[in-house]
Amino acid sequence: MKPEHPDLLAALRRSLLSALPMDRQALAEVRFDRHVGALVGTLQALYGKDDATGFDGWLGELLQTIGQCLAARPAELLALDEDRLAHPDWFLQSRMLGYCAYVDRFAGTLDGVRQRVPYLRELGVTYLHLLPFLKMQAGDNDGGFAVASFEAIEPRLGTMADLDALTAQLRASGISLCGDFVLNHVASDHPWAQAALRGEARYRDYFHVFPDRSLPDAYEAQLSQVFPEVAPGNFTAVPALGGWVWSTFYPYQWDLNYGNRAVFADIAKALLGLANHGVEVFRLDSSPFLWKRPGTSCVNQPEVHLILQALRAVIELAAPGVLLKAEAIVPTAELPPYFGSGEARGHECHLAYHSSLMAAGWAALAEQRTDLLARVIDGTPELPSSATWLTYVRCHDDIVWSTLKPEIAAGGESFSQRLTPVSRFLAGEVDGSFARGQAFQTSAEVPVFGSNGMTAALTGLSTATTDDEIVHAERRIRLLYALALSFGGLPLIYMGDELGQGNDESDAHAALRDADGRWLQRPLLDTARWIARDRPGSPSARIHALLRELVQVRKQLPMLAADQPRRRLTTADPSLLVLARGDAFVAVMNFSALPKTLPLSALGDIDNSAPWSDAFTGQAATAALSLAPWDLCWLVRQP
Ligand code: OTU
Repeated sequence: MKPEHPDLLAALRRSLLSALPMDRQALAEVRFDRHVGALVGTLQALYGKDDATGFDGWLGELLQTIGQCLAARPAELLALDEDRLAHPDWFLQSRMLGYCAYVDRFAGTLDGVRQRVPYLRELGVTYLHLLPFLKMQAGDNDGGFAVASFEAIEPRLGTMADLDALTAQLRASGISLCGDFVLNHVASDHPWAQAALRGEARYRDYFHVFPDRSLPDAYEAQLSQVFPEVAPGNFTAVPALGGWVWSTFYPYQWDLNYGNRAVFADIAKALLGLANHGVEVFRLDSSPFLWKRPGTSCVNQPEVHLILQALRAVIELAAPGVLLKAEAIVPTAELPPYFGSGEARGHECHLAYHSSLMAAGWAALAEQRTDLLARVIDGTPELPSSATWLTYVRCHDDIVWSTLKPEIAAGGESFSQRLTPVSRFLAGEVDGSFARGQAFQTSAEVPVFGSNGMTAALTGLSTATTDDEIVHAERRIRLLYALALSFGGLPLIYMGDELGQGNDESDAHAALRDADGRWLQRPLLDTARWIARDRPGSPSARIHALLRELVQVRKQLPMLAADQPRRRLTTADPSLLVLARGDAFVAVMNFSALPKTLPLSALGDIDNSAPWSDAFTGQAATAALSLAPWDLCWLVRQP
């Protein structure tokens, strides 16, 4: 905000305060002074060029809307905001544990999720990501990622009152709710799209509509495709619109036009509305795609970051306890801007998925070789304070391989030569493979793209029959989760993994899977396994116990907090991975089917003067570590 605009500044302050009761004005003034610069600066750069008509008036309306949302923020959430501001590292601590599930798959309805809160607590969960639960397109809706209303819950899943009740209960249980905020596109039956279809010019301008193929063809030449098989192309012919609409994903998911400031204002209002219902973390779906620029791939454009920084400023004004999480499935080197760069460092998203770490973990398991993982870890940048990675093993989507392109190129190899065997291994197409997943969006021309499957299927647990096979599969699961839990970030368990649940093979969902292979990893919670989790010796009890142990031990180790230093130690063995956290923690991970011995003295340049002990057993470490196939070891010592 330039000091030469004191009149505008004063007017904006009045707009914000006009909506607020007396007892919230002082608070609003402090926040205004701190964040109006970022808000106006980013919006000016996006929408204020060439003295855009009515820009100042529009800004005033936006500030008024923000003021109204702050006025409407429930007192309990206002208190939460203050608490979070006082402890900005709250989500970095090693006690944090995420869990991700579809509402219907996990518990039927939002009310059903409330019944399962004790289960989440027993697991140690402090952060619950429920996949889309807002009103979704009727019929096909990409698992709810085609949003028909930002103000209503999907009727099958409950009501806004149910969401309020759920968030209140979660808060009382120390669990933060994360919700998807699908801001790149809306469903073709969302009111904005419907108004555009009726010919309302104001709403036609909410989308990218082209009268003929000339511009779409020019754009297509530079664009990649997210779903080359199931939803080819990035534009959809819509006769009622008299042309082609931009649809990066499914034809019924219409990309919003962020060149139009009205879109930004409506999206900001929708975000604050949901925050006031107690959503504490927003997963900003498909963040890289928000801005289109001719002649480019239309991902990661600089304006994407202005939009996200402006949303962050909106949050800081009206709901500063809330976190923003970038869902940007791009190479690691492209992620730092999502945390804010330059002057905006630390003023964009608080969290971002570490997708290459996840993908490289699976490659290491398939190849019994950790070089890609090592390159990913070495290339993982330092983050601003009060920001961290979301670390995970599986999610509702495929394992996207393209994020590893830079690490593979750095080794002088071809992407497809290196990863096609990995993709085929995970699909169980290679002799000796233990995995039972499926390749996603691959063809003769595209031999490697994504891989589907639940953790238990990809690690061989689902098909293991002998004791040895079972033990090895369990160790592989433990290995990947241990990596996510020790790396330094906010780790996430994907529903079913904690019970060793396999792929969805139900007849009821066969049509979904045929249409989109990602449904392989979206099964209904297996209630038999769920009940048996407490029955000693049952398959789910073993997995459940080993994951709980990892989680519980992690919670006791402050050096595993996200903001503690991380360093990879080199080893001569290509199938081992050694990760140090500070001076008092070392993880040794064996990505090999063979047992390994490693003298402590071989642990790179680590200081071995004080004695190490095993974090799980408490026993003193011997001079040489012995690791069974696929096993791992966490060494700790008194700092
Ligand atoms: C996200 O996906 C969601 O996670 C998917 O479930 C949705 O289908 C999609 O958006 C559309 O809403 O955009 O930047 O398999 O990782 O589509 C990455 C590819 C995304 C997904 C990709 C991802």
